[in-house]
Amino acid sequence: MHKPTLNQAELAARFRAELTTGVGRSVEHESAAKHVSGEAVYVDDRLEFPNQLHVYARLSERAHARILRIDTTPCYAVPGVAIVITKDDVPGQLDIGPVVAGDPLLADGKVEYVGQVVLAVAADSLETARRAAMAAVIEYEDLEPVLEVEDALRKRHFVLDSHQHKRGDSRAALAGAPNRVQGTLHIGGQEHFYLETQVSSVMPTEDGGMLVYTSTQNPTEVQKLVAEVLGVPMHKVVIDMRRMGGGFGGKETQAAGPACLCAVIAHLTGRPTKMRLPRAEDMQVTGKRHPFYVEYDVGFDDDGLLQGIEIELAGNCGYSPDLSGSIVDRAMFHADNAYFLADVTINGHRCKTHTASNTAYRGFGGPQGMVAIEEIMDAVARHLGKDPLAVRKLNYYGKDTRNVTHYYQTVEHNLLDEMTADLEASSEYARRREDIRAFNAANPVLKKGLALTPVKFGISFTASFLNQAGALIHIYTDGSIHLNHGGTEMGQGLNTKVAQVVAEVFQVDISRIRITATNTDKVPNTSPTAASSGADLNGKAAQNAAEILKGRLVEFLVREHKVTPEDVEFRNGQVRIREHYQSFEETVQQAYFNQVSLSSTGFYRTPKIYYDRDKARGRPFYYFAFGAACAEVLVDTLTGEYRLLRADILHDVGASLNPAIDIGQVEGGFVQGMGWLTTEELVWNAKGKLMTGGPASYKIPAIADVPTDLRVKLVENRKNPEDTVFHSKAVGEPPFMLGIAVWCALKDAVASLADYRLQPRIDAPATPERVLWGIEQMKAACRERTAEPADAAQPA
Ligand code: MTE
Ligand code: QUE
Ligand code: MOS
Repeated sequence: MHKPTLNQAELAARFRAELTTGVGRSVEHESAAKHVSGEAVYVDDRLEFPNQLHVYARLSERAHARILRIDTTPCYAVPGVAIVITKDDVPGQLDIGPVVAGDPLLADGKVEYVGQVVLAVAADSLETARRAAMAAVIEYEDLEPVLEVEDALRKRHFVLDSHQHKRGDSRAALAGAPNRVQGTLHIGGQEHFYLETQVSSVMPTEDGGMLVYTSTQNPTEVQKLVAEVLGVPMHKVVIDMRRMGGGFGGKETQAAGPACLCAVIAHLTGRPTKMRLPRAEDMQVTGKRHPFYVEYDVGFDDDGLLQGIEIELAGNCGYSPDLSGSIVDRAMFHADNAYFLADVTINGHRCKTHTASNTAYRGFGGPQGMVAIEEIMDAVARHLGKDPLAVRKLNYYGKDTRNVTHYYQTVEHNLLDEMTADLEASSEYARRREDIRAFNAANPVLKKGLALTPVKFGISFTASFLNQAGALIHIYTDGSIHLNHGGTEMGQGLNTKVAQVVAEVFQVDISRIRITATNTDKVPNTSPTAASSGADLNGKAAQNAAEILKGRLVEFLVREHKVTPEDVEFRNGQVRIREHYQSFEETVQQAYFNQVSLSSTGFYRTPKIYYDRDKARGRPFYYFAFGAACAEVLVDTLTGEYRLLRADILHDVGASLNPAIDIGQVEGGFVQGMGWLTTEELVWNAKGKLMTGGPASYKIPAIADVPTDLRVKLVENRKNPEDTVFHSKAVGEPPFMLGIAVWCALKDAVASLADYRLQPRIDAPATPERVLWGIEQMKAACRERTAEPADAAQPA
């Protein structure tokens, strides 16, 4: 408060300058420097509590078995062991299923996958806990496991009931169509590979309370589940979550297990307790993206316009429901991607296999539904000998007709026609298509492929009640601002964006605003930070809180200066009251001395959305985010190896809250999507054990897999027509599906071997092996066509 006071002219000059850290600016990520220097504190970096216990879980070695006997006495022979817990030691409820029951915290008489937690040991070091856990004796009686999704589908071995979206009469439309193609496809799962594995650190507090530091996208749910396993009310449990080292959906439900194990042990021992899963254990215990098996039957005219379509989507849910109800729903909601499906029936199945319980992963089932329809677009194009892009554009949703989805939501403000035209031009699609045909004709071994694919992604939780958020703002007497909201920071820049929103409302520099850990005793009853809705929901809630406070300040100034609200203006750290200027902090101090409350909550709920699941009709999504990607690949037909040469991306984020962060999300999402569909292959052995249990055998994209020529642009001058936070659009998940272009480009390169007349069967991920098999299919088909193989004209 001893800053030099500025005179009116100086204050007025500042007032006229622009705020540089509000919305729409590329403000740097709030933790950027700390991420780089290593100073950012994650749960495992916290100073350890004195007397802290470390937990190691003993995992099931069987995919499906009855537990005959557990003997934990050998564990206690290891010095340093404090306690060993099995399901009988849980004081409250055993099940931690997020939506419906099915996930026992510790195995309950049987095991249902290799990696299920059977018992947990707490000791004074992790190594001691591990040795003791391995000393326990567990006797099993094996039961028959179901390991394949197709097998589960045939047996109708489901975790939840199947569901249908239907419009018109697909049977009749298929029967009447001049062309018809049927096919099947396997789509692989995906390991989240967040850099920070699942971790919780728990401190028992007064009156049987628990303070839980945990890496979760869903603090409120961890709070609820910790309370339930302890058998105490939620008000005894506080969750504190500063940041995650990545979540990607993997910490939406599955962070709860370690938190609950720690809480039970802390409750029983009275000691602070920490559990961090080593990478190999994290990969065995936790669920992944759902693999899907797809069957389709499509009828179309001679131009490739779809007339009737039936799609069966069978999600491999693993052993329990987790979020699979909503995930398979989202796959069904996105089985149209950008296309009008005319007469359509889509069935979604939630197959139960004896593997880890698959869970949320960027896109939440949407990517799998979209891969299915993009495979169908390619199949239609190959059948007719047309360029797949022409078939895609022909089937795009219309502006005034053919614009209603199979769940009866009208697609409004569709940008895909103009975005596709833009990208087609800027990527020089037509010229490169010709160049590639010439290259392929001239090169017998190396083949290039090109694909341009669209993305339309529905924004909102389809479980409508989740579309709500809260915030809490305190202004202190020095004019500094403390901000909390219900969302969680996982690297996506949510805290930065929400702070920009508050900076914009108060017209103060972002350095004045501090966001601290997401905490259940500051903002209660929060939804998971998921469905890309973090900034949409929490940004609006924070805006609401800030506007309430600003309203109080204006009201006070109006009273004090006997002016009207129109006479008061906040700008760039200053406040103008008619011709008088004063700083924001001075205003705050005056308000405080005049007994004005400087703290407020804020709240937001998404308008307009509703959905009747029984009728499968409604408006589940507030709006759609759009994108398009054009990928060019080079394939070695002798080995199946390939490279992505170039990618052009155009993505729609409405009026960007932060272009630098949004471009980062687009690049990261694209590369993660490409990894899913190319090199990231999960392999289980015949007994249901995951064999790709670490980075040595599971290949996520590295920097060398990112094309040297990567051109990312955000759509300009297209603010969200809906009343979202400063007319921005969600960006977290939609760019993930841009990676589909790479998979389609690989199929395009392979299809060139049969003169683009045959669709190679290349399941996802298109690993080099699968690409090679696709090449062999094309070569065999050409040989069968005898005398005139497609590449006979080429030099041998
Ligand atoms: N970006 C980073 N860096 N780390 C993450 O874990 N998760 C993605 C996406 N982008 C993720 C990310 C997923 S799955 C979602 S749903 C959104 O971020 C969640 O954040 P938002 O809603 O604030 O965009
Ligand atoms: C997208 C999502 C989620 C979703 C629906 C979406 C999601 C999520 C849930 C969900 C559904 C029912 C519940 C619940 C959560 O639905 O992440 O607790 O009871 O958790 O379209 O990302
Ligand atoms: Mo993202 S899969 O909705 O956490």
